[in-house]
Amino acid sequence: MSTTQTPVRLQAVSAPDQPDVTPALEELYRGFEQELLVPLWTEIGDLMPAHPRSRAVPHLWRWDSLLELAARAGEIVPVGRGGERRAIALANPSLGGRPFATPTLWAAIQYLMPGEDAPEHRHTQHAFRFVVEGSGVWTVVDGDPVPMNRGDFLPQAGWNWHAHHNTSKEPMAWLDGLDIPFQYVTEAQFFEFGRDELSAAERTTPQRSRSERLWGHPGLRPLSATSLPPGSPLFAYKWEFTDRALADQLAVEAEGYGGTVEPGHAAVRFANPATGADVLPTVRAEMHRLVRGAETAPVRETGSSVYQVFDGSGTVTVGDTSWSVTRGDLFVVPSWESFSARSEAGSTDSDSGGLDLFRFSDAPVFEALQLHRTRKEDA
Ligand code: GTQ
Ligand code: FE2
Repeated sequence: MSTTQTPVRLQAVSAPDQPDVTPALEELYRGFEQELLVPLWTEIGDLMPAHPRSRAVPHLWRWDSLLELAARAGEIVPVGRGGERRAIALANPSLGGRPFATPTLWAAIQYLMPGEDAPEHRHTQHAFRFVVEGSGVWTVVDGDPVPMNRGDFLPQAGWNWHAHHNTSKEPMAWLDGLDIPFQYVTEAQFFEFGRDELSAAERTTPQRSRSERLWGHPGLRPLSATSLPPGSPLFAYKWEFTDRALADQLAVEAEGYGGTVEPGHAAVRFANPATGADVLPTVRAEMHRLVRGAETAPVRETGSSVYQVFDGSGTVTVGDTSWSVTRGDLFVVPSWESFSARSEAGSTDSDSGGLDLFRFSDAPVFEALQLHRTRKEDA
């Protein structure tokens, strides 16, 4: 038989910054427990630390393992109404088995079999897709079919209707990033089911979506756009453009005119073409390229990130942990853990010859709340 536990348990401890442990103190603490009260002096170290101490830990997931398990799920788990998506989330080992890569970010591998549809729905959670390999799936955003190919980044702000359909004869896997854990603590989420079937027009497979044709021209804003949606109106950032932007930064650097964030390190942020702001209200996304042999200076930042190796191989260091990484591998950088990366000298498994890293983070939330801090470590 268990006794009823009060939800507040206070332990009188003998420590320099704590009151003397006496019968009177014990009695006071029992009184606090009865009235559901907790004093600051026992909690302050945890609640108000000198610097962020993340509940999350650095962790690495190998793409090969994820893909193998996702393919097995493809054979035995149907996609349909209710479960909605064959998406398998990274669970940070110190977040209690919850499907949270970090305290704010969801990262999942999603898998669609040939000919399969994931049904239409919408939700307040902001989302994106990133494609590390494969093709053949169109994501239909507010009735606009958008192709997904290797290297493409596809943001989808909250409350857009969306469905996915695989038109090819091959299965396809991709990375989903959402702010599900962040919205979970806000307790402000909404979700709605859409139609069960897409229309014939939505099942077409154009190489460029309407969104790309309207918004995908550098520096040119359509005058027809009088009101703007909450996130980017551009539903696909094609690899062709991202790749060229990175290559051009490195070329400008090689000519002696700067253009990179540090030597041999090109980087771009995916931005809303209408405003220049982040693509999603709660999520920042970037692509980094390290030329062969280049390394980044260690940096700490408030807020957390998830990285996926897009191309090449190298070594990444998060806090005290280093990993050799290769195409598709995913890892987490918790708040205020230092991060650095090095491109493998002589890496040959890469189109660019270096290490390409896709990154997403919760930085827009921290910036909006004046909580964003960055500190360069001494290398
Ligand atoms: O594809 O709509 O990984 O709603 C999690 C929730 C994917 C999606 C996820 C979702 C989706
Ligand atoms: Fe969704």
